[in-house]
Amino acid sequence: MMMSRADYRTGVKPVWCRGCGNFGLLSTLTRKLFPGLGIPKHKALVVSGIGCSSRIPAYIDTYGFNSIHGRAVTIAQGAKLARPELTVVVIGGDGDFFSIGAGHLPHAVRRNLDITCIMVNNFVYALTKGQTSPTTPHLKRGEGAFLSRQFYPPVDPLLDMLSYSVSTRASFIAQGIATDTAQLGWLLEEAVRHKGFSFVSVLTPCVTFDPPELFDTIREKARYLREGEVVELPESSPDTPWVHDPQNIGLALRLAEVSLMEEPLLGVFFKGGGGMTDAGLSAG
Ligand SMILES: Cc1ncc(C[n+]2csc(CCOP(=O)(O)OP(=O)(O)O)c2C)c(N)n1
Ligand code: SF4
Repeated sequence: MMMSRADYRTGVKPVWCRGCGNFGLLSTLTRKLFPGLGIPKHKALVVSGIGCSSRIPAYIDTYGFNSIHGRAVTIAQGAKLARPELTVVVIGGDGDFFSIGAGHLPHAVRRNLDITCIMVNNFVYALTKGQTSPTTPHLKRGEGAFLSRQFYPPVDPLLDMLSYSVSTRASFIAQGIATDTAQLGWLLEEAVRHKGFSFVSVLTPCVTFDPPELFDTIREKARYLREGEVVELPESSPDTPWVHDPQNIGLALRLAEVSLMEEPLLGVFFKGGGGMTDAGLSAG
């Protein structure tokens, strides 16, 4: 049976602030990802942690679990092991994934179950009213970073979660932006189709707690990564151009560094070998 976009929304009205980037992700999931892949509602599970972004399961009419801060990845893995036929999507904030839940990530990566993790990176703990998170930028413009933060400057350097994902060898790594739902829908489809652990970072504005210029700068500076196209890096020259190849893990690491220090890159950074398949799971 073909599902329409309306089929995936519950009647629950989102309580997010007007202009919140989470609306872009919600519409990408309900209008593009689930109908695009034709996943029946009873064959999908959305697990979240706790945070503004983690309210999403209430608004999506699949199976859902608004679970525990930092533990969504563990719950999602348990669900996938118990019900391998489900498409399992995990949603959490940058605090959820990379602060309290950071210890679970490398192990989820090595287990490589076929789940898709969406990290909603709004650079802040939003639900609890604007504390700094591991992704809050601390460098000022002119010091090599593309971002600046005027309010509540963090004490610690930020954590480079894309490099971390590459160095732990997550089998699929991508970054999108909540304001480009067309590209984000495509990236999420690729992530779900990929057999194995997928990690997608979604740059998302928090209009209430981010400094206003933060997301403007991100949008202005963002560049798209496309497979087979030349990537503009200092090392890349007309004679020896660097062509984007998502199978090249060394290049993925370099691109993660560029995305952090120079300009945000949007696209598939890395696509490696498949993980445990549904057949593999049930055979045990
Ligand atoms: C075990 C535990 N510790 C702390 C909290 C308080 N808490 C709730 S949400 C949150 C952080 C939210 O930030 P993030 O994960 O980035 O999500 P966002 O709200 O920005 O979408 C914290 C610290 C909690 N609910 N549970
Ligand atoms: S506080 Fe920020 S993340 Fe939370 S709903 Fe408002 S804009 Fe969205």
